[in-house]
Amino acid sequence: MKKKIAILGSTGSIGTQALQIVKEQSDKLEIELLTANCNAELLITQAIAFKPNHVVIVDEAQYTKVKEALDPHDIKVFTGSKAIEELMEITSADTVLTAMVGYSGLKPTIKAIENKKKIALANKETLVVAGELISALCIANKVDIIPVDSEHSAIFQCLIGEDQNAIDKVILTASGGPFRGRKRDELAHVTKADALKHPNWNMGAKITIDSASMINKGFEVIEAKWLFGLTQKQIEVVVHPQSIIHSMVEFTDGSIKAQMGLPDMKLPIHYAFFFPERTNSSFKRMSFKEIKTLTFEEPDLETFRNLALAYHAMDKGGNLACILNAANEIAVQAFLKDKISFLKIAELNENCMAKVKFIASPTLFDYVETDLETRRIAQGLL
Ligand code: MN3
Repeated sequence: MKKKIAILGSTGSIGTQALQIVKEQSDKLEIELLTANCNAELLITQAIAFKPNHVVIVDEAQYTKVKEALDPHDIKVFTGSKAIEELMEITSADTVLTAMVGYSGLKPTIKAIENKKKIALANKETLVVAGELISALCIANKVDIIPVDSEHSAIFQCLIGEDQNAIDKVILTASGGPFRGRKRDELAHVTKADALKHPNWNMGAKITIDSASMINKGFEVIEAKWLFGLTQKQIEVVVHPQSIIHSMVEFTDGSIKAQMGLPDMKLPIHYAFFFPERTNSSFKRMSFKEIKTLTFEEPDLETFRNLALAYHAMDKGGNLACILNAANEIAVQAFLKDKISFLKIAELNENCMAKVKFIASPTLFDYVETDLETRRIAQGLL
């Protein structure tokens, strides 16, 4: 029996790498559903190659093009973001890889959980925005989330076989991004081209900017809290520029487990698809003869203000992380269009956190409203 996979966000960085794995493991994996936001050309090519039953092109303007291309292949085509949610009820996929960008991942992930799909979570924003609600839904529906984020996959792997054992803390590693070691005044005039040059990881534009501003690590702290049921004190961030140790867990006896590998997102995707098994792969192996040094530094919370904001959002809870996420999505879009400077990203985030109404125990409706309201205020502040 092959595992049946749905990939939400198949044309992005995670989506395309996931399809390389499906191709390599075609005797064990098959594609049921592919969804893309607006890259019609690539979606068509992928659908013809992997023959899913259903595809969704979210951008309605591209629907006719995709439909005409896939009709002869007997692949059903849908459009609009609502279609992804509806397909969660009818797709026969058993595993859903959530690899879309940002807030758009929230509602489809909720539907997937309600329909008892195994979640391979690559969209961390879902847990940042509504971690409390998602955790409760997973318990109610007896659904497992297998993290695809490399740090969380590392922690998840370190915790295997430790069910009975309490932990002292997790240590999330951060590469530090392209601006590691720089001070605030040195970041005043950096360009988007500078910010898009990640030293180790090959990722999409949004997450690469998020890594440069270190809000990505802040979001990962929040993600870890919800995935592993941790308190703020139990999550430490350490800068590890080589990105070989993907994260660590320290147990109550003082022993630390680390998970290592080359910085390649295919590793955690592969792990999530096959969990609890491990299967052969053709991925490049790490050599300790080539990588002679592993180094560690404290994160600089003054320069990378976003990391401090994320800690504050986690501490206060409620809808504050939802506000931070929405503000950051608007700020990053504006930065990528050269409308604001790099330092303005954290400034806009902080202003929105102060301006948008705080709700201590938000419902799904409150999260949706908070997201819309924050985007409106952020646009006004640009
Ligand atoms: Mn990560």
